[in-house]
Amino acid sequence: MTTAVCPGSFDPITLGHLDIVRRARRMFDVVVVGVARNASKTALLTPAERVEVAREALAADPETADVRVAEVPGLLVDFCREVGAVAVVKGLRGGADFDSELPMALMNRHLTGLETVFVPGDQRYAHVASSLAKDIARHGGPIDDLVPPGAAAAVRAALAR
Ligand code: COD
Repeated sequence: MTTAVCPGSFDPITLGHLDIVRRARRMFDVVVVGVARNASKTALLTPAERVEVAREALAADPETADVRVAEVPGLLVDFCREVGAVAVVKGLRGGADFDSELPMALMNRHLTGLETVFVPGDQRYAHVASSLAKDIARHGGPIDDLVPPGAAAAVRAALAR
């Protein structure tokens, strides 16, 4: 049984993220979605909200219903060791994603030998990003075709508090 981790901020999880988790689940026996902290981003949703929203969205799809979601409390490499993951799976929308992901992949390999598998995402979601969805919602725009229903509701609730 080979295990992979799909890590991210997931603030909130989007249709683009869900596409990558689905592709990861087709390649690995066990997939764990790791809700982690990106030190260069300020999150809108709490970690518990991000976990809950991701859990609900993944459970609604038979292809990802058995994917576990957990918070990554510290370093990603430590989390991967704890869950027995042989690799992390990261999605790529284009060259800019690769440029930002490669240093992280090399650092994770430097730290523990953890490998990264890059998966091109579905072109239909190449414009989808959590940050853009939040910005649209902040200005009252529609995000229901960018994120799962629970994520749209969570973002609207968080913006209202
Ligand atoms: N289509 C395809 N892929 C997508 C899409 C889309 N529409 N949207 C996002 N993705 C991919 C991203 O390219 C990324 O690979 C992944 O999905 C997650 O995206 P985000 O934006 O939710 O998450 P990031 O990039 O903020 O995640 C960074 C981490 C939180 C994973 C990183 O900071 C981390 O590992 N933190 C834990 C602490 C740690 O170990 N730090 C040292 C790292 S070397």
